[in-house]
Amino acid sequence: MLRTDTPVTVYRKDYSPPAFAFDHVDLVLELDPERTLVTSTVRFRRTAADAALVLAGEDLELVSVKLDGQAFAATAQDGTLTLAGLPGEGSLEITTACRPAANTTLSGLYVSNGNFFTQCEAEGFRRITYFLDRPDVMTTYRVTLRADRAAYPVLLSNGNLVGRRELPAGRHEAVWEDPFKKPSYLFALVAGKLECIEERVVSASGKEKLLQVWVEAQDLGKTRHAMDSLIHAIRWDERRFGLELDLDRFMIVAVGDFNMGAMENKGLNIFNTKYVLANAETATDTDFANIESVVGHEYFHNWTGNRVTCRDWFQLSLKEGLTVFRDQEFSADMMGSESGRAVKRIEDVRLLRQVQFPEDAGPMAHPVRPDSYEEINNFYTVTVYEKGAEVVRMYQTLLGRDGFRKGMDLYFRRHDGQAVACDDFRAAMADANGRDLGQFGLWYSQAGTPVVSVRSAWDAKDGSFTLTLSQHCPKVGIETRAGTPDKQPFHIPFAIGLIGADGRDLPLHLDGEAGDAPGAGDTTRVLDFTGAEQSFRFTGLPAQPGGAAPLPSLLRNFSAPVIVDADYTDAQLTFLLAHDSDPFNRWEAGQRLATRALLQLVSDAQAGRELRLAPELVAAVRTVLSDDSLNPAFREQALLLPAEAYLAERMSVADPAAIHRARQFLREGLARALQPEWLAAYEANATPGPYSPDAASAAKRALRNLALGYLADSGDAAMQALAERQYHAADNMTDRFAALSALVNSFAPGREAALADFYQRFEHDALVIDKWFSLQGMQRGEIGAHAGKRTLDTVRALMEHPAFTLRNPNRARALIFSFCSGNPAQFHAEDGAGYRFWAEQVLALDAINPQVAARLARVMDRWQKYTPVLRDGMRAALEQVSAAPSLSRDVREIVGKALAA
Ligand code: B3K
Ligand code: ZN
Repeated sequence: MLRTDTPVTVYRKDYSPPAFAFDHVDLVLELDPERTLVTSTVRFRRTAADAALVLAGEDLELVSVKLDGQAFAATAQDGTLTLAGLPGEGSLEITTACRPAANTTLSGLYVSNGNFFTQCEAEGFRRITYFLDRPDVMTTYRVTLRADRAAYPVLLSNGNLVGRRELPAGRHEAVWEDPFKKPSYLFALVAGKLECIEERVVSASGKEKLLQVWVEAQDLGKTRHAMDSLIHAIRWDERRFGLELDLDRFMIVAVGDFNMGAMENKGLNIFNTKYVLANAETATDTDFANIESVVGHEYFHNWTGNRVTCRDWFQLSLKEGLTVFRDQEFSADMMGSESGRAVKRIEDVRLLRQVQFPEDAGPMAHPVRPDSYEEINNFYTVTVYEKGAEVVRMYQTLLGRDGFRKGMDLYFRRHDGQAVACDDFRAAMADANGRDLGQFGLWYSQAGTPVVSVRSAWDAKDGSFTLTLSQHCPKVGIETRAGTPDKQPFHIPFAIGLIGADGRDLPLHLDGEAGDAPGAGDTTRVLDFTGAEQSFRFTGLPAQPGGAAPLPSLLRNFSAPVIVDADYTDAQLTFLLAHDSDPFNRWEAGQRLATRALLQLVSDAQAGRELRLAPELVAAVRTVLSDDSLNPAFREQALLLPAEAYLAERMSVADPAAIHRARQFLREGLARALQPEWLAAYEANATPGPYSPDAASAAKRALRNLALGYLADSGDAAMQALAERQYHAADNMTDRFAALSALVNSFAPGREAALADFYQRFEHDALVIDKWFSLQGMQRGEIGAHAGKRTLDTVRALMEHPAFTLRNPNRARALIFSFCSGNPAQFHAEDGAGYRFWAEQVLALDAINPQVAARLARVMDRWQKYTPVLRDGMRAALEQVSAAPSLSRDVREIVGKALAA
């Protein structure tokens, strides 16, 4: 792997088109885990005068280079192979060798459980052969795979199978041709002992398609949901965007060792087993939903990413933001109801706020379209993905669904088969709708989360309501360096409603607009908020009892990725929680109430004041919990307290121990004060009959299991016994795992026995054992009556467990990441033990798999936000990593940026 002491920064402004075009590539791979020989024959054409052809390569042994069949001199050095003096066109044949079994980085060609897999995005293809490994070099591929037939009976690559034959010495061969031009990052191969389920479907235009899901034989029974999700995704893309599957054959393959979720290789998606395998006994409702979403995501890339790809990696959000938006909409539609859609929106926003907002305020803050990077794999971030999806969603909010669809249609008409930039997408949206989206472009170039402050004035005499919005967005991350231009106001689609004293929405007319203007009289209006400060006046509003002002419902459905600073009173929030017609804002009102109460408790805890449960909050929680007219999944979301990480971000100096104490105090208080209500919700939301992961049943289980967690936290032995009964009686993983979590986190007497039982039951199911590790990495410890038990000791002991290994990313994430990022109160121990553990693990992982190590390194991003003692401990740990003799480029960039902040 490439290790370097002098980081090289790549800049977006330095982009220049490639000096050569490739018209076709022929790859022949003699697969052998110890030494695989790769012969690549490229038909090239020079597109710029005099240039040398500089190919990228990493960890390759060069065997030979030939030009038009004759040996040709080339220089291999520092990750490149330079060929000078090439003619205007010709055929270049390069033979190299690589070592798949020794490849622990899981990038390029590697071996997992005896089978071969590839991962080429972003720059893994250069670990297979020397190539113009950049996304704007698109060409057709013909791939010949040769391997031992007994060990590797299945040989797969992109496109269509065009030939198969037996070879001497027990080997065999398969030839695949992909009719579509593609960049190298979409190349894939799979070889090994795998089996599949298959289905044939007929696409919208009447063509038959073969769909396959490939797994190891023992997992065949866990593939149905992935296949169903794929079929649903195909249908959805036809209906919503008129986009059809373009290949005769579409394959999904599951692999246990994988750096991320899945990969959209053309016609041959490779998936982490976590996002394929599911059945009632081993997967939770969340797993089922995640599989649907990731299968959809990778499938949708076939158009947004593969048919139209990125010009350079700075444009990554062109495909990722758009595809996340598409998968979010797909999952929302699959919920089957308006309230289900709202729940999906709430979940997505929760993630954005909990993970992306902090990223956008820390040392790795970057615009959705970054301007520079040291290691591109570090920029597969929540900003590029989730904030990028919010940016795409804003087009739809501004242009309407039909306008958005027109923009998509124009985008494909203009750019099918091309490698393009984010600005091309914006231009298609603008041109298809005759709109000026110039200022909107700032969402791509400026980082940070804008804060919108709101003032309002109500004139009861003339029935007018004036809303004044102002926005500011301080410089963050790299923007704070000298010479960066000042930031400009964003174009914010700001959705708003006004609610009357009777709890109903008022029809809204903007001052001066014609009665038949688009939107006039609607109860939700999307305001084009483009200035630093801007007023909007609504007129003709009816008088309210006692002259009271209507209550504004701000940023409905979270219409832009901003923070709204509004000074609602508790009474107003309670009113919104009860009446807002926008379900997202109902939830939002509850979160604001809970956050306010929690931050008060945190400051009480810090000051040594007695903690007190506010009766108003208990009453508000009771109302939501007992309102059977609400979708149970919505109630579950509304009753989930803001996460500790979210609360930390809301403090000027984060104090994880106080946050944990406050939040746990509130949980236990609500558990005890509302025990009859929790129990009633528990009983009312049983799902008798065989398990089904459908949205309505999953919603009930979600509320029921949330109630169980609260009940167990009340400390009441009878309630813990209830959890124990559920654990043993469960016929599905959702209920079993929820019960186990309740037992573990409430320190119930049965917890050790249940943990042991769980391990024994699922010993042979890696994904379930990951859950077992993860639960223990995140378990509470050292609090109140249970003082003395440190989770870190448990984590260290678990690292000695025979089932633990750092080499499998899922396992490392299950234990180590769960502890370092999912257990703030334990990780941030005052003596710095958590930080020293982090440093050790980052270094250990870096020697195996730099991409995974760099993800773990990100845990320290917000080190400056913590109390002085913690801050010092974190800096020391960062310095320890930074001083290590050999670091990957991946980890060096993360640690370097954290320390420079
Ligand atoms: N495009 C891949 C991610 C590749 C990550 C490379 N470090 C999966 C996805 O977003 O669909
Ligand atoms: Zn993606």
